Amino acid sequence: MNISILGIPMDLGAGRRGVDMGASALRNAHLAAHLRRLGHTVTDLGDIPVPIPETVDKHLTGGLVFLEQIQHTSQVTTQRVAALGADVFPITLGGDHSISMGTVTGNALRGQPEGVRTGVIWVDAHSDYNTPQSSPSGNIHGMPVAHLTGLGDPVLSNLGGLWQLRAEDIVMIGIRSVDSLERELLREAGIKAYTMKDVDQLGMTRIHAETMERLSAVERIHVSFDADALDPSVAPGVGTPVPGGLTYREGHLLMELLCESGRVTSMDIVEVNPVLDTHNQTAEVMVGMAASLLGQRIL
Ligand code: B3U
Ligand code: MN
Ligand code: MN
Repeated sequence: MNISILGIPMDLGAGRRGVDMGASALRNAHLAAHLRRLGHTVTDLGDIPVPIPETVDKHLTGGLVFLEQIQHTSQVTTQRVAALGADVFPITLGGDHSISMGTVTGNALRGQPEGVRTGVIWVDAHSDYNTPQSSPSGNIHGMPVAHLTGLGDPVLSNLGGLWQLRAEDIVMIGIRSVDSLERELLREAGIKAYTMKDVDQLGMTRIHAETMERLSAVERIHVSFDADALDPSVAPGVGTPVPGGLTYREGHLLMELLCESGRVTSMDIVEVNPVLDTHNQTAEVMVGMAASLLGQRIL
């Protein structure tokens, strides 16, 4: 496979500093070398420039922190990802999860300006379905899925022109932190979310099978992997750790099963915060997750 790595060192969407260094930490954990060892051709395209928080005004626009900067970066991200060929497998490195408004949209538009029906597997402790009205924090990394489905800020919810992510094409896995108004919005939209209770009761094998069934009609599948989906004991380097997360094996099993399905066409790795990490453990674990998704086998 032809893999392109693109960094988006964004921490304007998060409440804490340091996640902008996530892309560097993942490179430092030898992401490209691991994937080359699996037989892939890997090109690192470097980073998209993102403003540094200290250099810009942190004004709140309609309840949103750093809105203008995130709007601009999301538009650039959409264009950069869309310009990659339809046959490329992009791995986009955050940065906080607000980058996924641009990466998901760009991936849907890749090689086809009007967009392709795309499913999203959102692996996360949080459902990231807040709108500017429902958000308790104003932090845009808690809002990307809502914007992808057309809610919220008019610029962020229209990155793809006529293309929009359908609520029925989203599956969330690992969820254990949802705000109260956000819960109502998720219900209204009918988004499928597997909570940690579901992971415990059903197991990852069944969740994977149901996910594939649900996404059977989509042409492309994007995996958006937030490091905080994993248990903080496995991935301590994240800004908003939530106890009771996916184990190392559950994370790998999901990636291995998705690899076997042969249907995943792009991936994000987000919310790795080396400032809060222990010896780059979280970046190393996430590189392992990417390797499992892209063909690493035990035997
Ligand atoms: N739901 C909260 C917290 C949060 C969402 N995503 C992360 N944290 N990483 C919010 O601010 O929207
Ligand atoms: Mn997230
Ligand atoms: Mn999260």
